[in-house]
Amino acid sequence: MNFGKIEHIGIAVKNLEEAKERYTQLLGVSPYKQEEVEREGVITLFYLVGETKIELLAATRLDSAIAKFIEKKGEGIHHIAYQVENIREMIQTLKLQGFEFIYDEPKEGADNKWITFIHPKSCNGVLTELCQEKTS
Ligand code: CMX
Repeated sequence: MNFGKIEHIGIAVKNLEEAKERYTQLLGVSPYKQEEVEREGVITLFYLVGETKIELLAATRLDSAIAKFIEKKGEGIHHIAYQVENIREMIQTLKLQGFEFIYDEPKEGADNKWITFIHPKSCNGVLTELCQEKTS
């Protein structure tokens, strides 16, 4: 069981409106969705680029992962998300191989997905998301 495509790349930004203008110019398309994920303390904007999405992420709270990331590292690529068909099976498989998950039980993420994350220290400094499309 392998990963499917790279589903999206998450980019941490300070100011969502300014980043929206910039990325709309850069990509030549408007975002297809804006969504707040209250639990994560983020507001997101999604662009479709070919088969992959670009997710702009801005913090809505000081304790949000995005606020902490920007404070420490500045704006930039925050995570890479891979599409999987069966997220629970993939978590079990990768845990047996020693990958450290941030949460073992998938949570509801933005854009109609079940998500979880592998800690960056398990993936050479890259925060890695697994996501499965919700069917209902
Ligand atoms: N990419 C690479 N490295 C990162 C990182 C990121 N996105 N975020 C933190 N790190 C680094 C930290 O700088 C730290 O580095 P050093 O050890 O060199 O200092 C290291 O990872 C470990 O940090 P930590 O103290 O264990 O944890 P943090 O409090 O920095 O939190 C993390 C890091 C990944 C555990 C936390 O951000 C997390 O749980 N993320 C998952 C949820 C999330 O990111 N939600 C927002 C997106 C939601 C969405 O896409 O909808």
